[in-house]
Amino acid sequence: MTLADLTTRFALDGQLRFVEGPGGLLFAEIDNHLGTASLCLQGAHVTTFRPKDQDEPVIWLSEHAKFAPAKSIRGGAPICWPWFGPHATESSFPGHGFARTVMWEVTDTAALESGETRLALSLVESEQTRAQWPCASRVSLEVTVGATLTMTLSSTNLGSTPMQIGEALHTYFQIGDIAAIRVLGLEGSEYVDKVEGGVRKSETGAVTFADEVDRVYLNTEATCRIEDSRLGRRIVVAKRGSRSTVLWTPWRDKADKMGDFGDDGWRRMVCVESANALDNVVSVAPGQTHEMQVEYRAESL
Ligand code: TA6
Repeated sequence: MTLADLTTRFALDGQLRFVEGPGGLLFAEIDNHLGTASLCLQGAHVTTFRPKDQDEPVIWLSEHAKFAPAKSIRGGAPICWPWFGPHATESSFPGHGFARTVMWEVTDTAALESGETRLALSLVESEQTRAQWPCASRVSLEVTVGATLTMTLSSTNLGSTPMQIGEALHTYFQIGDIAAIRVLGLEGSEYVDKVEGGVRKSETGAVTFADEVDRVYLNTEATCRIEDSRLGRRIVVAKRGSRSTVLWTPWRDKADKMGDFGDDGWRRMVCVESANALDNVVSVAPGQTHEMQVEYRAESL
């Protein structure tokens, strides 16, 4: 759909417009009384979100993010689907699945009575997606922007055999400094430590950061809280339909090698990802829909 078509069919006066952004990519820009957000139609990728009562964004986007067709964007809320991490058997398939680098189409928009704005999208299948994912399926995302950002990722099995999916909303949150935050809510959970080659450990308390962290916490549906003493706020990450939580900071060396974090961009972000990964991949029965929903909000400490 062209920019003109999108505008005619789905723009909402005074709160949702469509623009061509960097790299020629199309974006939905939402600005209502409660919050602002932008979403790239490639990947249905929320790139920014700020509640109006916050001076700083809640979602981090790298100042050095690259915007290009078929490339993933560093920051925002990438959608990992239909697998998380490397593909189980095909090493040539993209890490974290293809959903974040292919086109999605807008299917609906609405100005809600609450003052929030809603946008719904569906992944557009192609020969490439079918080659990597032979299951007959439909995946869609509903995004609601207000003081809270709500995202619901729905996966429907249109085939006749069970469908196994791995998934994550791989969200980068904006923080004052990675060394000055703690993540609460994972106490007592078992996790797979990817920095230490996949060894399993148990979380004992609040998580603090002093080096690279890359962990998949299993069998946890708990709300997480990012306590940020520098910004004087707490980001609340609530979820439903997600049994894994992934924590990630690349720290300096890995960020430098990745090339799209800038000099110290990595200090201003932490990923707290609501996921279904490893032991928690989801089996969706024929004709059924699995939903994973997140809600992000910020409150004062
Ligand atoms: O979720 C954490 C992780 O899987 C890390 O291992 C890390 O490399 C990261 O995601 C970023 O992956 P990307 O493919 O976006 O560079």
